[in-house]
Order: sequence, then C-alpha cells, then structure tokens
Amino acid sequence: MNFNLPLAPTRASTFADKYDLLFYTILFLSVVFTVIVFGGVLFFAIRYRRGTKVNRSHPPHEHLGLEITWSLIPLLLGLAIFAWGAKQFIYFVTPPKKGLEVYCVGKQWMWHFQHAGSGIRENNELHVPVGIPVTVTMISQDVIHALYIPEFRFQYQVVPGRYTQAWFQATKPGVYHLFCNMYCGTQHAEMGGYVYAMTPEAYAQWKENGGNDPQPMTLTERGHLIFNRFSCANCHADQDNERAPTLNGVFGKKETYTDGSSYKIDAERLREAILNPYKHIVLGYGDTMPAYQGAISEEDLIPLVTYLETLGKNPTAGATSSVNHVKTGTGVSDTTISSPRLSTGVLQARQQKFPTPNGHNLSVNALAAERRKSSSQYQNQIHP
Ligand code: HEC
Ligand SMILES: [Cu+2]
Repeated sequence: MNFNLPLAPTRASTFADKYDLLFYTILFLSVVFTVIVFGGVLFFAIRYRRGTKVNRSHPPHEHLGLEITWSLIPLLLGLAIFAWGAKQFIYFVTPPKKGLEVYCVGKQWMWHFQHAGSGIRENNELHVPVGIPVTVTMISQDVIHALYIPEFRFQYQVVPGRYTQAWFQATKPGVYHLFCNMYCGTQHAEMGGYVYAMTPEAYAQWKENGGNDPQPMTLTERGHLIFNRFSCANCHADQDNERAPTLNGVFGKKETYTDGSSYKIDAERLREAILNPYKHIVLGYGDTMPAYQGAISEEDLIPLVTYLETLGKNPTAGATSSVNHVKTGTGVSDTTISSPRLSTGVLQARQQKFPTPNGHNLSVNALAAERRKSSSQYQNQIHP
C-alpha cells in the first residue's frame, strides 16, 4: 500500500501496512457515509425549502425496504470492520516465537528498556534491527502509561502490576519517535525518546559493543546479582529445607498452595510470589517470606525473574545456600500445617535465628510477627 495522507507518519513496520489499510478503509467508509447523510440533508433542505414548487402530497411515512437496507448494510459493514480489527489486534499482541525480546519499564517520566539475553539496558532509547520481530514485554513502575511508536503503528498500554506484550518488526532503517501516549502526570509530554531501527549488521555491531550500557551484563547475570543482593539464598537453597522450598526448577513446575489452589509457575506467578508471597503460600510452608513489594523495582524484577527461570536448568546457575541447613528434630509436630514436605523439625526451624538482609538476627516467627506489624515499615527496614 502506497497511499498516505500528508502529515501522517511514514510506515516503518510490517504492522504499519496492515494497520493503515484498516485505518484508511474506516476513513473511506466514514467519508462515504458522511457524504450520503449530509448530502441527503442538504438536498432535501434545498429541494423542499419554503416557497419551492414541489409535490408535497402523500409524504411517505414508512418504507420497510429502505429501512432494512439502511440498517443491514451498516450493520454488516460494522461487523466486518470489527472482525478485521479484532484479527489485527490479536496479530499485534501475539508475538511470534522467534525474534528478539525487549523488556520495557515505564515510569514517571521515562522509558527504561532491557534486552533479553544480552541484558543491555537503555533509557529513552531503543535499538532494534530491521527485518526481525521484536517482542516488547511492558510494565509500569507507577501509573498507567502507553508505549507509542507512530512509524510502527505500535501503541500499547503499560500498566502497573501486570506484564503486557506486543510486537513489531521494523522494515526501514531510521530513527523514529517514541512517546508516552497516556497522560501520566506533569512531565508526561517529556516522556519520550527514540527508536533506532538499524540494519542487522549495524545492530550486531552495536550489540557487540554492549550498546551504550556502561555495565553490560546478561539478564541472567544481573538477576543473579540481585538474588544475592536481597539475600534470597538465606532461605532458598539447592533443596527444600525448613526455611523455604528450593527454587531449582521452579519455573514451569506445577505448585500446590495452602489455599488448595495449584498453578503452573510462569513469569507472572514468580513476580507475584516475590512481591506478595502471602497471596498463595506453598503447601508445607508458612507466611515467612518477606514481601518485596516496593523494595524490588520492576527494573530489577525483570532480571531476577529471568534468573529464577534458569534455575535448575543450567547446573552452574543454581542457587547456593549461604546458611547451614537447619537441624531437624524428632517427635515435634506442627498442628497448623500438614504437608508431606514439612519435616518434623519445623518448630525448631522456626525458632532458629538467621540473618536478615540487613544483618539483624531474627527468628522466622519474629520476622513474620514484625512483618505483620507493618508490612511497609518492614520493607523499609530490610531495604533502607
Ligand atoms: C525469610 C526466608 C525467605 C527469604 C529471605 C526469601 N524467601 Fe522466597 N519463600 C520463602 C518461603 C517460606 C516460601 C514458601 C511460602 C510462600 O509461598 O510464601 C517462599 C516462596 C518463594 C517463591 C514461590 C515458590 C513456589 O514454588 O511457588 C518464590 C518464587 C520465592 N520465594 C522467591 C524468592 C526470592 C526471589 C527471594 C529474594 C528476593 C526470596 N524468595 C526470599 C522464604 C523466603
Ligand atoms: Cu507516561
């Protein structure tokens, strides 16, 4: 398709062509119906204005054929546009399996990107190759934003608390605008940047140099650092223990929770388990994991979740425990929880002191009690 209105952005992605075909079809239909309706109004207003000599006898009051026609045709057209639009929407939000993946965090008032695999980070800039599908997984750190790249006809909501996904494939090398397209506060208008669509060679070169990232590191490596920074291994070890279930092989596992629910663990569930562990508690454990809501940023959660996804898959990437496993006693039963996973030493385990991320020694019970006092205060405490 070659037609484009003056002032309309050029089309620089595969989706742009599909999108514009639908857009201009709707525009065309709107013009046609506007002409029919307003043309009719004008025609009759002039023809039957006062003083004209026209036949005004027997004005028709109903005309079934006419009414069916003007109801049915727009109805069918409307349904056809709906089906076409729905098909394109599904196409837009269903990324192909192959290609590149980019994470996008929107926050007041900037865009942060992380490239899956290479882990290259960018702010208000996004480098992509042409001719390769790019899946964008988006989330907001605060309010609702929308990522908008006009030349790609790419626009999608970036909401807090949930990943959204859409994709594009750039067709023309160039530098294109990138905007926030959802009013998000005083500096909303400044929340923008540029997309650099590069030839595959230029992109490979750029990636080889680690982008403009001062500290290039793969997503998994960065995730491992964050895992250590928050001392997750204080509880999560190579095997299940009294403190916590192992995270080896956690991704894709079917887990059962104390509320009777059971899920296949995906990235979304991992994210939730870290931010709000009390929503679903792994069968056999208590509510002892600290909630990291507000403590770990979306920016850090992306590599952290990516790292968790690799655990147990790559033997060298396993989580290693920094604590000695708790000794298990005998003859102690915990009446509140009954699980095949819990060893009988759970009560002693609960009394056992172990270091919190800020160096205080608290028993698991004390930790939980403290958290219940004030979860937000507790978060500040462990991550000042
Ligand atoms: C104080 C001990 C403790 C610390 C520290 C801790 N966890 Fe946990 N974690 C638990 C316990 C206990 C469970 C199981 C109960 C539950 O689901 O809340 C759990 C569950 C999880 C689960 C869900 C596993 C599943 O099978 O559904 C994930 C994911 C997780 N933790 C990740 C982390 C990460 C990442 C960190 C570091 C940022 C961390 N945990 C720090 C104790 C801890
Ligand atoms: Cu915004």
